[in-house]
Amino acid sequence: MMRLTAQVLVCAVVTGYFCSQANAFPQYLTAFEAKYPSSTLPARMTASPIGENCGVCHHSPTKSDLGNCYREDIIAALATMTIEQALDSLDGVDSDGDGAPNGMEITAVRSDLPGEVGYSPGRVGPTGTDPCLGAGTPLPTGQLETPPPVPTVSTWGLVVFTLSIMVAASVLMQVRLRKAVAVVVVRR
Ligand SMILES: [Ca+2]
Repeated sequence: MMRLTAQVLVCAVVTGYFCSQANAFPQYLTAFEAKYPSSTLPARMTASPIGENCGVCHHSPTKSDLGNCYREDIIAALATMTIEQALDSLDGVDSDGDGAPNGMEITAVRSDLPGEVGYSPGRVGPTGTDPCLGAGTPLPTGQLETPPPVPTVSTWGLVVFTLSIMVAASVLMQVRLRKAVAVVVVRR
């Protein structure tokens, strides 16, 4: 009887732990939405095959599984700080390793999805899979979750552009100088 009571007590404690964790998740999502008010990522997760805004961090439908890369970083940060501080500290971090910092991904305007703002900071690629795969059967979003690379001007491109400007300025100055000399000659 005592053994059964102990088992029930352990289950209650464990269940209570996960329940308290689960109850805290809306608070985390609220903090996320407060930090990134322009992002439509939570709503897009609900509209995606994932089917709920918890998909910003979790692998639906099981919330107790390991989460995506972003969630794993948040959990690590929460060991020493509040959720608001954790979100701030991770803003410049590239949790999913796709080359784009979390804050940039979350607030990037989608050219492929008119009206939408934000890629997933915890998923990558054209189907939105999670490189930090946890347990369970995590659903891909079925949408691009890595921002297109930002076009950059190469060093040689910058050199050619600068030289072109210098040559154009030099030619313009020579033309003006010749006109000025011609005016002086005519006046004499
Ligand atoms: Ca991503």
